Amino acid sequence: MSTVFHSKPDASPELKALYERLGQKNTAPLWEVLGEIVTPQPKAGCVPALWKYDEVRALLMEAGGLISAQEAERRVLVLENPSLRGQSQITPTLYAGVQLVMPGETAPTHRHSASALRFVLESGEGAYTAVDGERTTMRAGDFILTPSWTYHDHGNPSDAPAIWMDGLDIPMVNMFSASFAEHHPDETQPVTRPEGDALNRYGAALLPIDFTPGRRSPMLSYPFARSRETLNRLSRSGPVHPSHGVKMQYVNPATGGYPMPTIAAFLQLLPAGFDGKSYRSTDATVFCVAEGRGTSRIADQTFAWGPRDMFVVPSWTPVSHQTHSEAVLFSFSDRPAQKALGLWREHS
Ligand code: 1HN
Repeated sequence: MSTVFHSKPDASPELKALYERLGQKNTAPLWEVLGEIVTPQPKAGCVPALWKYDEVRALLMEAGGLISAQEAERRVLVLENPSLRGQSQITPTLYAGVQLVMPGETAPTHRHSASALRFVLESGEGAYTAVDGERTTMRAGDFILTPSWTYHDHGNPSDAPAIWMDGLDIPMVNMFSASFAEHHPDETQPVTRPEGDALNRYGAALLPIDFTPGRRSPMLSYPFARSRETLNRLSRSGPVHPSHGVKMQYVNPATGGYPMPTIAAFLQLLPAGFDGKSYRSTDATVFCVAEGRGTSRIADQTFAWGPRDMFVVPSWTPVSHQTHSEAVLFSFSDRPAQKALGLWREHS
């Protein structure tokens, strides 16, 4: 790749001696690193990767037999980008993991600066996540928010394991050294509002007359049944985007903006036999397959996926999707943060 700022010829002995003395004073010559830190195109920052759900699930269930949700605080297998091992990062700005709450278990109430989302993979009827006093039943495909600094806990009174993907902005929060966290005095927070309250109050293209929109969505759950039905109808009426199929973004219904300040989330339908055009954007994106089978070509690699598999597309890396059957993909990225900073770009 061409560089804008060229690497310099080998330093003379005099310069090398100067570098030695610069180092002793905690200084360094910019001209030696300029090409590395100001690149003409984004450095990917991570590599494409795919996690097969069956493999992750088997390991997670094994952990389920060895440590309780309570002991673990959160019983989660972190999806580590292969080029960022040990850093709890799926991309340089995002964390992702797969969480298990076994029948009869609860995970204790806490809150933290990081914003979180859940995408439900498996659930018996009755597993819930509670946010700020309201419990939301988790059903497969639901997109659920845990905004920054909201108390949250999980519970599974059903007779089947509850498993979901977590997405958080932890690397971003830590880049700013702005992380706080604390426990709620109660292991399980008190329920103060009926189930469905947020959906009824904010999810029907109506808002309470005294409501003032804030930084985050007042919705807690975006049920899959509703979003899926919308995609179904839109796929019949078209248009179908050559790269994205029918792709919608989850919004804060009070502003039309992103559901949280740092994380965007999307749901897209790819028709059967879709052969998508290549696309790239600066927001590295984590995908989770809600339905169907297909392949994604990411740079020069092809990844085959099926239901609940997860994969990551690094920043500015070309991606195209192909399907056999009709497929639905959930995805999330740091797009709102990039847009707020005037950095986001795309190319199709
Ligand atoms: C967290 O609070 C949850 O509440 C899941 O379920 C994953 C990863 C890092 C930090 C906090 C949860 C998390 C997390």
